[in-house]
Amino acid sequence: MRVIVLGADGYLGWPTAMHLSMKGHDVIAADSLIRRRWDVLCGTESLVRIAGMKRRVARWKAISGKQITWERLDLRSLPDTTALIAQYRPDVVIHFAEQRSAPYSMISGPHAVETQVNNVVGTLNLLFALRESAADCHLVKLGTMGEYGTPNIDIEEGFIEISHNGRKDRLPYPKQPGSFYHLSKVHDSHNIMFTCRAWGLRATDLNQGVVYGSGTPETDLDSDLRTRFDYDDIWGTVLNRFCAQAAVDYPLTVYGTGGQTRGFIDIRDTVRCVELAALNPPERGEYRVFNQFTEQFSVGELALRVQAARTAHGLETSIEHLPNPRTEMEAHYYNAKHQRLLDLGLQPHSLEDSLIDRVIGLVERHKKRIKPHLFAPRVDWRFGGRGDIKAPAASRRTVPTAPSISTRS
Ligand code: NAD
Ligand code: USQ
Repeated sequence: MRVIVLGADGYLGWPTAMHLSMKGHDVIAADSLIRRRWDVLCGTESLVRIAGMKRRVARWKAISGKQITWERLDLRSLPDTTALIAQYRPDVVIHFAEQRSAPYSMISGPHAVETQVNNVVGTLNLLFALRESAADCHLVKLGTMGEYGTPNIDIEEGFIEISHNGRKDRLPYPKQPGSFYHLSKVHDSHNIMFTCRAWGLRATDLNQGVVYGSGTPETDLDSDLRTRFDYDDIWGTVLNRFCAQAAVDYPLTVYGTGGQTRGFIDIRDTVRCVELAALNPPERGEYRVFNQFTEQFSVGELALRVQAARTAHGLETSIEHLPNPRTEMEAHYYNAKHQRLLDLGLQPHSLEDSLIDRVIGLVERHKKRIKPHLFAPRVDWRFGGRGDIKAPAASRRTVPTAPSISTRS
Protein backbone atom coordinates (compact mmCIF):
# COMPACT_ATOMS: atom_id res chain seq x y z
CA MET A 1 0.00 0.00 0.00
CA ARG A 2 1.03 3.61 -0.46
CA VAL A 3 0.31 5.15 2.95
CA ILE A 4 0.44 8.75 4.12
CA VAL A 5 0.88 9.03 7.89
CA LEU A 6 -0.27 12.45 9.11
CA GLY A 7 1.10 13.47 12.51
CA ALA A 8 4.18 11.33 11.86
CA ASP A 9 6.39 13.28 14.25
CA GLY A 10 4.15 12.35 17.20
CA TYR A 11 4.15 9.70 19.94
CA LEU A 12 2.03 7.31 17.85
CA GLY A 13 2.63 8.55 14.30
CA TRP A 14 6.38 7.92 14.19
CA PRO A 15 6.23 4.28 15.42
CA THR A 16 3.33 3.63 13.03
CA ALA A 17 5.27 5.06 10.07
CA MET A 18 8.23 2.78 10.82
CA HIS A 19 6.04 -0.26 11.48
CA LEU A 20 4.29 0.09 8.10
CA SER A 21 7.60 0.78 6.33
CA MET A 22 9.10 -2.35 7.91
CA LYS A 23 6.14 -4.33 6.54
CA GLY A 24 7.07 -3.18 3.03
CA HIS A 25 4.53 -0.41 2.50
CA ASP A 26 5.48 2.84 0.75
CA VAL A 27 5.27 5.40 3.56
CA ILE A 28 5.04 9.18 3.33
CA ALA A 29 5.39 10.82 6.76
CA ALA A 30 3.87 14.30 7.15
CA ASP A 31 3.63 16.68 10.11
CA SER A 32 3.57 20.43 10.78
CA LEU A 33 5.90 19.94 13.80
CA ILE A 34 3.52 22.10 15.83
CA ARG A 35 3.66 19.71 18.77
CA ARG A 36 7.33 20.57 19.33
CA ARG A 37 6.28 24.21 19.48
CA TRP A 38 3.43 23.49 21.92
CA ASP A 39 5.98 21.78 24.17
CA VAL A 40 8.13 24.90 24.24
CA LEU A 41 5.08 27.07 24.96
CA CYS A 42 3.91 24.83 27.83
CA GLY A 43 7.41 24.40 29.30
CA THR A 44 7.09 20.63 28.76
CA GLU A 45 9.52 18.12 27.28
CA SER A 46 9.55 14.45 26.31
CA LEU A 47 11.28 12.26 28.88
CA VAL A 48 13.08 10.51 26.04
CA ARG A 49 15.19 12.75 23.82
CA ILE A 50 13.77 12.61 20.29
CA ALA A 51 15.58 13.22 17.02
CA GLY A 52 14.24 15.60 14.36
CA MET A 53 12.30 14.13 11.42
CA LYS A 54 15.12 14.46 8.86
CA ARG A 55 17.48 12.64 11.15
CA ARG A 56 14.89 9.99 11.96
CA VAL A 57 14.18 9.10 8.33
CA ALA A 58 17.89 9.07 7.46
CA ARG A 59 18.63 6.77 10.40
CA TRP A 60 15.66 4.56 9.48
CA LYS A 61 17.06 4.16 5.94
CA ALA A 62 20.53 3.37 7.26
CA ILE A 63 19.24 0.75 9.69
CA SER A 64 16.36 -0.87 7.79
CA GLY A 65 17.34 -0.12 4.20
CA LYS A 66 13.81 1.26 3.73
CA GLN A 67 12.70 4.69 2.64
CA ILE A 68 10.22 6.89 4.48
CA THR A 69 9.50 10.11 2.58
CA TRP A 70 9.30 13.14 4.87
CA GLU A 71 6.96 16.06 4.09
CA ARG A 72 6.34 19.08 6.28
CA LEU A 73 2.63 19.87 6.04
CA ASP A 74 0.07 21.82 8.02
CA LEU A 75 -3.38 20.31 7.58
CA ARG A 76 -4.93 23.69 8.30
CA SER A 77 -3.87 24.74 4.80
CA LEU A 78 -6.38 23.41 2.24
CA PRO A 79 -4.13 24.11 -0.79
CA ASP A 80 -1.16 22.33 0.82
CA THR A 81 -3.26 19.37 1.93
CA THR A 82 -4.84 19.09 -1.51
CA ALA A 83 -1.40 19.26 -3.15
CA LEU A 84 -0.02 16.49 -0.92
CA ILE A 85 -2.91 14.12 -1.65
CA ALA A 86 -2.79 14.91 -5.39
CA GLN A 87 0.97 14.35 -5.49
CA TYR A 88 0.96 10.92 -3.83
CA ARG A 89 -2.59 9.58 -4.49
CA PRO A 90 -2.37 7.25 -1.50
CA ASP A 91 -4.26 3.98 -0.94
CA VAL A 92 -4.53 4.79 2.76
CA VAL A 93 -4.22 7.96 4.84
CA ILE A 94 -3.67 7.49 8.57
CA HIS A 95 -4.64 10.65 10.38
CA PHE A 96 -3.02 11.24 13.79
CA ALA A 97 -2.39 14.98 13.21
CA GLU A 98 -4.38 16.75 15.90
CA GLN A 99 -4.01 18.70 19.14
CA ARG A 100 -4.58 15.75 21.45
CA SER A 101 -4.42 17.05 25.01
CA ALA A 102 -7.66 17.49 26.96
CA PRO A 103 -5.99 19.78 29.55
CA TYR A 104 -4.47 21.97 26.78
CA SER A 105 -7.93 22.44 25.28
CA MET A 106 -9.28 23.55 28.69
CA ILE A 107 -6.62 26.22 29.48
CA SER A 108 -8.59 29.15 28.06
CA GLY A 109 -10.98 30.22 25.31
CA PRO A 110 -8.18 30.71 22.77
CA HIS A 111 -6.80 27.23 23.53
CA ALA A 112 -10.25 25.66 23.05
CA VAL A 113 -10.64 27.54 19.76
CA GLU A 114 -7.14 26.61 18.63
CA THR A 115 -7.82 22.94 19.40
CA GLN A 116 -11.12 22.80 17.57
CA VAL A 117 -9.91 24.84 14.57
CA ASN A 118 -6.76 22.74 14.25
CA ASN A 119 -8.60 19.44 14.54
CA VAL A 120 -11.92 20.09 12.83
CA VAL A 121 -10.58 22.29 10.01
CA GLY A 122 -7.59 19.99 9.46
CA THR A 123 -9.85 16.96 9.10
CA LEU A 124 -12.29 18.84 6.86
CA ASN A 125 -9.44 19.95 4.60
CA LEU A 126 -8.29 16.36 4.38
CA LEU A 127 -11.80 15.17 3.46
CA PHE A 128 -12.03 17.75 0.65
CA ALA A 129 -8.53 16.82 -0.58
CA LEU A 130 -9.51 13.13 -0.67
CA ARG A 131 -12.69 13.86 -2.58
CA GLU A 132 -10.70 15.91 -5.09
CA SER A 133 -7.80 13.54 -5.82
CA ALA A 134 -8.15 10.18 -4.07
CA ALA A 135 -11.82 9.37 -3.56
CA ASP A 136 -11.09 5.64 -3.38
CA CYS A 137 -8.49 6.09 -0.61
CA HIS A 138 -9.21 4.60 2.82
CA LEU A 139 -9.10 7.18 5.61
CA VAL A 140 -8.02 5.69 8.94
CA LYS A 141 -8.75 8.39 11.52
CA LEU A 142 -7.70 8.38 15.16
CA GLY A 143 -10.73 9.12 17.29
CA THR A 144 -11.04 8.52 21.02
CA MET A 145 -13.00 6.41 23.50
CA GLY A 146 -13.65 9.71 25.26
CA GLU A 147 -16.19 10.55 22.55
CA TYR A 148 -18.67 8.28 24.36
CA GLY A 149 -18.10 9.57 27.90
CA THR A 150 -19.23 7.26 30.71
CA PRO A 151 -22.88 6.27 30.06
CA ASN A 152 -24.72 3.95 32.42
CA ILE A 153 -25.13 1.32 29.67
CA ASP A 154 -22.67 -0.81 27.65
CA ILE A 155 -20.68 1.15 25.04
CA GLU A 156 -20.99 -0.31 21.53
CA GLU A 157 -18.55 0.13 18.64
CA GLY A 158 -19.85 3.33 17.10
CA PHE A 159 -23.51 2.40 16.56
CA ILE A 160 -26.42 1.20 18.70
CA GLU A 161 -29.69 -0.54 17.79
CA ILE A 162 -32.54 1.62 19.09
CA SER A 163 -36.24 0.77 19.47
CA HIS A 164 -38.40 3.86 19.76
CA ASN A 165 -42.20 4.08 19.64
CA GLY A 166 -42.41 0.71 17.96
CA ARG A 167 -39.75 1.38 15.30
CA LYS A 168 -36.10 0.28 15.14
CA ASP A 169 -32.93 1.83 13.74
CA ARG A 170 -29.14 1.51 13.96
CA LEU A 171 -27.91 4.95 15.00
CA PRO A 172 -24.60 6.55 15.98
CA TYR A 173 -23.90 5.81 19.65
CA PRO A 174 -24.66 8.88 21.86
CA LYS A 175 -21.65 11.11 22.55
CA GLN A 176 -20.91 12.75 25.93
CA PRO A 177 -17.32 13.98 25.62
CA GLY A 178 -15.51 15.49 28.60
CA SER A 179 -13.35 18.30 27.18
CA PHE A 180 -13.14 20.68 24.21
CA TYR A 181 -10.48 18.32 22.82
CA HIS A 182 -12.76 15.28 23.09
CA LEU A 183 -15.56 17.37 21.54
CA SER A 184 -13.32 18.09 18.53
CA LYS A 185 -13.15 14.34 17.90
CA VAL A 186 -16.95 14.10 17.98
CA HIS A 187 -17.20 16.90 15.42
CA ASP A 188 -14.62 15.08 13.24
CA SER A 189 -16.60 11.85 13.47
CA HIS A 190 -19.75 13.57 12.26
CA ASN A 191 -17.93 15.24 9.35
CA ILE A 192 -16.29 11.97 8.31
CA MET A 193 -19.53 9.99 8.54
CA PHE A 194 -21.31 12.65 6.48
CA THR A 195 -18.69 12.63 3.70
CA CYS A 196 -18.84 8.84 3.45
CA ARG A 197 -22.60 9.13 2.97
CA ALA A 198 -22.54 12.20 0.71
CA TRP A 199 -19.44 11.60 -1.41
CA GLY A 200 -18.87 7.86 -1.09
CA LEU A 201 -15.56 8.16 0.78
CA ARG A 202 -14.49 5.17 2.92
CA ALA A 203 -13.30 5.61 6.50
CA THR A 204 -12.45 3.82 9.72
CA ASP A 205 -12.75 5.84 12.93
CA LEU A 206 -10.50 4.25 15.55
CA ASN A 207 -11.92 5.21 18.94
CA GLN A 208 -8.75 4.65 20.88
CA GLY A 209 -8.35 4.44 24.65
CA VAL A 210 -5.47 5.88 26.69
CA VAL A 211 -2.12 4.71 25.29
CA TYR A 212 0.82 3.67 27.48
CA GLY A 213 4.31 2.44 26.83
CA SER A 214 7.66 3.49 25.56
CA GLY A 215 7.78 2.28 22.02
CA THR A 216 7.80 -0.60 19.60
CA PRO A 217 10.36 -3.04 18.17
CA GLU A 218 11.24 -0.39 15.56
CA THR A 219 11.73 2.48 18.04
CA ASP A 220 13.94 0.15 20.10
CA LEU A 221 16.39 -0.30 17.20
CA ASP A 222 18.32 2.93 17.74
CA SER A 223 18.31 6.02 19.98
CA ASP A 224 17.52 8.22 16.95
CA LEU A 225 14.40 6.15 16.28
CA ARG A 226 12.81 6.57 19.71
CA THR A 227 9.40 8.13 20.10
CA ARG A 228 8.39 10.75 22.63
CA PHE A 229 7.27 9.90 26.19
CA ASP A 230 5.22 12.56 27.96
CA TYR A 231 4.79 12.62 31.72
CA ASP A 232 3.82 16.25 32.44
CA ASP A 233 0.36 17.55 33.41
CA ILE A 234 -0.62 18.72 29.91
CA TRP A 235 0.54 15.93 27.58
CA GLY A 236 1.35 12.99 29.86
CA THR A 237 -1.21 10.18 29.89
CA VAL A 238 -2.04 8.68 33.24
CA LEU A 239 -0.04 5.43 33.35
CA ASN A 240 3.08 6.99 31.83
CA ARG A 241 2.78 9.77 34.43
CA PHE A 242 2.41 7.35 37.33
CA CYS A 243 5.54 5.44 36.26
CA ALA A 244 7.55 8.67 35.96
CA GLN A 245 6.28 9.89 39.34
CA ALA A 246 7.17 6.63 41.04
CA ALA A 247 10.69 6.71 39.58
CA VAL A 248 11.52 9.91 41.48
CA ASP A 249 9.52 9.06 44.64
CA TYR A 250 6.79 11.58 43.80
CA PRO A 251 3.37 10.43 45.08
CA LEU A 252 1.16 9.08 42.29
CA THR A 253 -1.35 11.83 41.47
CA VAL A 254 -4.74 10.10 41.47
CA TYR A 255 -7.38 12.72 40.68
CA GLY A 256 -10.33 12.51 43.08
CA THR A 257 -11.38 9.09 44.33
CA GLY A 258 -9.74 7.33 41.38
CA GLY A 259 -12.89 5.43 40.46
CA GLN A 260 -12.93 6.88 36.91
CA THR A 261 -12.50 4.00 34.47
CA ARG A 262 -11.04 4.12 30.96
CA GLY A 263 -9.91 1.76 28.19
CA PHE A 264 -6.12 1.33 27.86
CA ILE A 265 -3.81 0.07 25.12
CA ASP A 266 -0.09 -0.66 24.78
CA ILE A 267 1.58 1.44 22.05
CA ARG A 268 2.71 -1.80 20.34
CA ASP A 269 -0.95 -2.73 19.93
CA THR A 270 -1.76 0.75 18.58
CA VAL A 271 0.53 0.30 15.57
CA ARG A 272 -0.80 -3.20 14.95
CA CYS A 273 -4.45 -2.05 15.17
CA VAL A 274 -3.79 0.71 12.66
CA GLU A 275 -2.14 -1.79 10.32
CA LEU A 276 -5.07 -4.23 10.69
CA ALA A 277 -7.57 -1.48 9.91
CA ALA A 278 -5.54 -0.39 6.86
CA LEU A 279 -5.22 -3.94 5.52
CA ASN A 280 -8.98 -4.55 5.80
CA PRO A 281 -10.65 -1.51 4.22
CA PRO A 282 -14.38 -0.78 4.34
CA GLU A 283 -16.52 -0.55 1.19
CA ARG A 284 -16.83 2.73 -0.72
CA GLY A 285 -19.33 4.90 1.17
CA GLU A 286 -18.89 2.95 4.40
CA TYR A 287 -18.09 4.68 7.70
CA ARG A 288 -17.16 2.23 10.44
CA VAL A 289 -15.93 2.52 14.02
CA PHE A 290 -13.57 0.23 15.93
CA ASN A 291 -13.07 0.69 19.67
CA GLN A 292 -9.28 0.50 19.95
CA PHE A 293 -8.29 -0.53 23.46
CA THR A 294 -7.50 -3.88 25.04
CA GLU A 295 -8.18 -3.62 28.80
CA GLN A 296 -10.12 -1.33 31.09
CA PHE A 297 -8.98 -0.08 34.51
CA SER A 298 -9.94 2.55 37.02
CA VAL A 299 -7.29 5.17 37.69
CA GLY A 300 -7.05 4.03 41.33
CA GLU A 301 -6.49 0.46 40.18
CA LEU A 302 -3.67 1.60 37.87
CA ALA A 303 -1.95 3.38 40.74
CA LEU A 304 -2.16 0.21 42.84
CA ARG A 305 -0.69 -1.83 39.97
CA VAL A 306 2.28 0.49 39.65
CA GLN A 307 2.74 0.37 43.42
CA ALA A 308 2.55 -3.44 43.46
CA ALA A 309 5.01 -3.82 40.55
CA ARG A 310 7.54 -1.68 42.41
CA THR A 311 6.93 -3.35 45.76
CA ALA A 312 7.86 -6.65 44.09
CA HIS A 313 11.29 -5.05 43.47
CA GLY A 314 11.58 -3.74 47.03
CA LEU A 315 10.70 -0.15 46.08
CA GLU A 316 8.23 2.01 48.00
CA THR A 317 5.56 4.07 46.22
CA SER A 318 3.02 6.41 47.76
CA ILE A 319 -0.34 7.40 46.30
CA GLU A 320 -2.00 10.78 46.79
CA HIS A 321 -5.61 11.63 46.00
CA LEU A 322 -5.62 15.21 44.66
CA PRO A 323 -8.82 17.27 44.32
CA ASN A 324 -9.92 16.38 40.79
CA PRO A 325 -9.05 19.27 38.43
CA ARG A 326 -11.40 17.80 35.81
CA THR A 327 -15.18 17.61 35.61
CA GLU A 328 -15.77 13.88 35.26
CA MET A 329 -17.63 11.06 37.01
CA GLU A 330 -15.50 9.24 39.57
CA ALA A 331 -17.91 6.40 40.33
CA HIS A 332 -19.68 4.98 37.32
CA TYR A 333 -20.57 1.90 35.27
CA TYR A 334 -18.14 1.17 32.41
CA ASN A 335 -18.30 -1.68 29.95
CA ALA A 336 -17.07 -0.87 26.45
CA LYS A 337 -17.07 -3.40 23.60
CA HIS A 338 -13.79 -3.89 21.73
CA GLN A 339 -14.27 -6.94 19.56
CA ARG A 340 -13.78 -5.81 15.97
CA LEU A 341 -9.98 -5.48 16.01
CA LEU A 342 -9.71 -8.83 17.82
CA ASP A 343 -11.81 -10.32 15.00
CA LEU A 344 -9.27 -8.95 12.50
CA GLY A 345 -6.46 -10.77 14.33
CA LEU A 346 -5.17 -8.44 17.05
CA GLN A 347 -3.25 -10.35 19.73
CA PRO A 348 -3.09 -7.85 22.58
CA HIS A 349 -0.29 -7.26 25.03
CA SER A 350 -1.50 -7.10 28.63
CA LEU A 351 -0.54 -4.42 31.13
CA GLU A 352 0.60 -7.22 33.41
CA ASP A 353 3.26 -8.22 30.84
CA SER A 354 4.28 -4.71 29.78
CA LEU A 355 4.40 -2.67 32.96
CA ILE A 356 7.80 -3.63 34.35
CA ASP A 357 9.77 -4.09 31.12
CA ARG A 358 8.20 -1.62 28.77
CA VAL A 359 7.23 1.31 30.98
CA ILE A 360 8.92 1.22 34.40
CA GLY A 361 12.15 -0.03 32.79
CA LEU A 362 12.26 2.77 30.24
CA VAL A 363 11.50 5.42 32.83
CA GLU A 364 14.26 4.12 35.11
CA ARG A 365 16.78 4.44 32.26
CA HIS A 366 15.87 8.07 31.64
CA LYS A 367 14.89 9.21 35.13
CA LYS A 368 17.66 11.80 35.40
CA ARG A 369 15.69 13.87 32.87
CA ILE A 370 12.47 13.89 34.93
CA LYS A 371 11.44 17.38 36.07
CA PRO A 372 9.14 16.89 39.10
CA HIS A 373 7.77 20.44 38.77
CA LEU A 374 5.92 19.20 35.65
CA PHE A 375 3.74 16.78 37.66
CA ALA A 376 1.24 19.04 39.45
CA PRO A 377 -1.92 19.72 37.39
CA ARG A 378 -2.11 23.36 36.22
CA VAL A 379 -5.42 23.25 34.36
CA ASP A 380 -8.77 23.19 36.16
CA TRP A 381 -11.86 22.39 34.05
CA ARG A 382 -14.09 24.62 36.20
CA PHE A 383 -11.89 27.67 35.69
CA GLY A 384 -11.29 26.98 32.00
CA GLY A 385 -11.70 29.93 29.69
CA ARG A 386 -10.68 32.59 32.22
CA GLY A 387 -7.08 33.06 31.15
CA ASP A 388 -3.69 31.58 30.50
CA ILE A 389 -1.70 29.19 32.62
CA LYS A 390 1.88 29.88 33.55
CA ALA A 391 4.59 27.42 32.75
CA PRO A 392 5.82 25.88 36.01
CA ALA A 393 8.53 27.58 38.06
CA ALA A 394 11.57 25.97 36.45
CA SER A 395 10.58 27.37 33.05
CA ARG A 396 8.48 30.50 33.45
CA ARG A 397 7.04 31.18 30.04
CA THR A 398 3.41 32.14 29.58
CA VAL A 399 1.40 29.78 27.43
CA PRO A 400 0.25 32.13 24.69
CA THR A 401 -2.78 32.06 22.47
CA ALA A 402 -3.13 30.27 19.14
CA PRO A 403 -0.04 30.42 16.93
CA SER A 404 -0.33 31.52 13.31
CA ILE A 405 -0.70 29.00 10.50
CA SER A 406 2.54 27.95 8.85
CA THR A 407 2.54 26.65 5.30
CA ARG A 408 4.05 23.55 3.77
CA SER A 409 7.78 23.75 3.14
P1 NAD B 1 1.18 13.75 19.52
O1 NAD B 1 0.87 15.13 19.99
O2 NAD B 1 2.39 13.09 20.03
O3 NAD B 1 1.25 13.73 17.91
C1 NAD B 1 0.37 14.45 17.09
C2 NAD B 1 1.18 15.00 15.92
O4 NAD B 1 0.30 15.70 15.03
C3 NAD B 1 2.25 16.00 16.37
O5 NAD B 1 3.52 15.62 15.88
C4 NAD B 1 1.80 17.33 15.76
O6 NAD B 1 2.87 18.16 15.37
C5 NAD B 1 0.95 16.89 14.59
N1 NAD B 1 -0.08 17.86 14.21
C6 NAD B 1 -1.01 18.43 15.01
N2 NAD B 1 -1.76 19.28 14.29
C7 NAD B 1 -1.31 19.21 13.00
C8 NAD B 1 -1.68 19.85 11.81
N3 NAD B 1 -2.65 20.76 11.76
N4 NAD B 1 -1.02 19.53 10.66
C9 NAD B 1 -0.01 18.64 10.68
N5 NAD B 1 0.42 18.03 11.80
C10 NAD B 1 -0.24 18.32 12.95
O7 NAD B 1 -0.12 12.86 19.79
P2 NAD B 1 -0.27 11.27 19.83
O8 NAD B 1 -0.30 10.85 21.24
O9 NAD B 1 0.68 10.64 18.88
O10 NAD B 1 -1.76 11.12 19.28
C11 NAD B 1 -1.98 10.92 17.89
C12 NAD B 1 -3.48 10.82 17.64
O11 NAD B 1 -4.02 9.73 18.37
C13 NAD B 1 -4.27 12.05 18.04
O12 NAD B 1 -5.26 12.31 17.07
C14 NAD B 1 -4.91 11.66 19.35
O13 NAD B 1 -6.11 12.35 19.55
C15 NAD B 1 -5.12 10.17 19.15
N6 NAD B 1 -5.14 9.45 20.43
C16 NAD B 1 -4.04 9.45 21.25
C17 NAD B 1 -4.07 8.76 22.46
C18 NAD B 1 -2.91 8.76 23.42
O14 NAD B 1 -3.08 8.23 24.54
N7 NAD B 1 -1.74 9.28 23.06
C19 NAD B 1 -5.23 8.04 22.80
C20 NAD B 1 -6.34 8.05 21.95
C21 NAD B 1 -6.27 8.76 20.75
N1 USQ C 1 -5.73 11.17 35.73
C1 USQ C 1 -5.38 11.05 37.06
N2 USQ C 1 -4.15 11.49 37.43
C2 USQ C 1 -3.26 12.02 36.54
C3 USQ C 1 -3.63 12.12 35.19
C4 USQ C 1 -4.88 11.70 34.82
O1 USQ C 1 -6.15 10.56 37.89
O2 USQ C 1 -2.16 12.39 36.96
C5 USQ C 1 -7.06 10.68 35.29
C6 USQ C 1 -7.91 11.71 34.58
O3 USQ C 1 -8.66 12.47 35.50
C7 USQ C 1 -8.75 10.83 33.67
C8 USQ C 1 -7.87 9.64 33.36
O4 USQ C 1 -6.82 9.66 34.33
O5 USQ C 1 -9.88 10.37 34.34
C9 USQ C 1 -7.25 9.65 31.99
O6 USQ C 1 -6.52 10.86 31.82
P1 USQ C 1 -5.35 10.98 30.74
O7 USQ C 1 -4.73 12.32 30.89
O8 USQ C 1 -4.47 9.78 30.80
O9 USQ C 1 -6.17 10.82 29.38
P2 USQ C 1 -7.13 11.82 28.62
O10 USQ C 1 -7.06 13.20 29.11
O11 USQ C 1 -8.49 11.17 28.55
O12 USQ C 1 -6.50 11.84 27.17
C10 USQ C 1 -5.66 10.78 26.66
C11 USQ C 1 -4.99 11.33 25.41
C12 USQ C 1 -6.06 11.68 24.38
C13 USQ C 1 -6.94 10.46 24.13
C14 USQ C 1 -7.53 9.91 25.42
C15 USQ C 1 -8.23 8.58 25.22
O13 USQ C 1 -4.21 12.48 25.73
O14 USQ C 1 -5.43 12.10 23.18
O15 USQ C 1 -7.99 10.81 23.26
O16 USQ C 1 -6.45 9.65 26.34
S1 USQ C 1 -9.69 8.44 26.21
O17 USQ C 1 -9.34 8.71 27.60
O18 USQ C 1 -10.18 7.09 26.03
O19 USQ C 1 -10.60 9.45 25.73
